[in-house]
Order: sequence, then C-alpha cells, then structure tokens
Amino acid sequence: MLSNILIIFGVDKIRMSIVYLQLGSNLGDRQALLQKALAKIEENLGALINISNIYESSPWGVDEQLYYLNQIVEVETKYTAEEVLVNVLNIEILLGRKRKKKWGARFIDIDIIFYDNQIINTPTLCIPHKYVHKRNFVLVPLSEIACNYIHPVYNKKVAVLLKECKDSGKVSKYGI
Ligand code: PH2
Ligand code: MG
Ligand code: MG
Repeated sequence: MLSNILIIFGVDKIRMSIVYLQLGSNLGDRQALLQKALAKIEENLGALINISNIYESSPWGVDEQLYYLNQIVEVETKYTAEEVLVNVLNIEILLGRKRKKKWGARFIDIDIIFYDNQIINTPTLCIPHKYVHKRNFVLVPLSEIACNYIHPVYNKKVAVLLKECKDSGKVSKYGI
C-alpha cells in the first residue's frame, strides 16, 4: 500500500546517470561496427544524448597497427558504473571482439571515460579512464560534445585538457 502511494507521487523515480563512452575500431568494417555498437548501447544502456563525429586516428601507444576510427557518445543510463562495464564488455563480444593481447587490434573497443562526476578505482574499473588527458583521439571527439565537462581528478575542463595535451597523434574528422 505504502509503495503504491510512493509510486503515485513519483518517489520511486529511478536516478539516472550520465556516462561518456569511447568507441574504437581498427579491424573490419570500422564504420559499420561503430554504428552497430551505438545501436546496442541504446538498446542495452539507455538514450544516446549526444554523439560526436567519427574521427580517424593514428594508433596510440602501439606500433604497426592500422588506423582507428574513434567516436564518443553520451548516454543517459539507469545502470551503475559496474553494470555499464558488464554491459559494454558483452556488446564487444557480440560484435566479434576477441581479447588476445593488451592494446591489440580490435573490431570494437568500448571504454568508460566518465560516469557522472564519480572517481572509481577498483581492480576492474578505473573512472575517469586513466589516459583521457593523454589521448588526442579521446579529447578531440570528447571536446565536441563535452568541452565544459570538468575532469573530477584533474579539476580541469575537457577543453583545457585538450589544449594542454602533448599527444602528437593524428586525429582528423572521418568521411569529410
Ligand atoms: N585504443 C587503444 C590503443 N591505441 N589508438 C587509437 N588511435 N584509438 C584507440 O581507440 C586506441 C588506440 C587501446 O584501447
Ligand atoms: Mg581502449
Ligand atoms: Mg577497452
């Protein structure tokens, strides 16, 4: 009875969170894989609030790999950060990802960049992503849709992190 009353007055409203995800692909039909990943994210996690352009980027931190396509998406979700992680790992598997070695070439990679303004450090989860501030291929698309977002560890806006980033990797809009 009490729970019915609470529902009528909207007290049961689910608290939604904002999560920024980074998509990357450097194998197969890269653009189609990003598109499929977006569809699965919307189906399994929640509404896509903002989607950056697709960028092509030189491989960061690895030698002799093909160029990546990268994109950032902002998602409104009812899931916790841990649940989002489980979900995106499942989507990666669904889209053909096989984990062989760290930073190996991949059909699809989906990384959690920010989750609200939370700082999480567990053996399985590091939020914000630990290399956000060091990677042009993340900061360039991210600054398109979240330039004023404040990185909760460095206390700096994404736009400032991009300006200060020393990464010399190439990042250019794809398909234009
Ligand atoms: N992902 C990596 C390693 N290097 N380089 C680019 N340009 N884009 C990526 O998505 C990427 C990378 C590990 O996840
Ligand atoms: Mg990654
Ligand atoms: Mg990953």
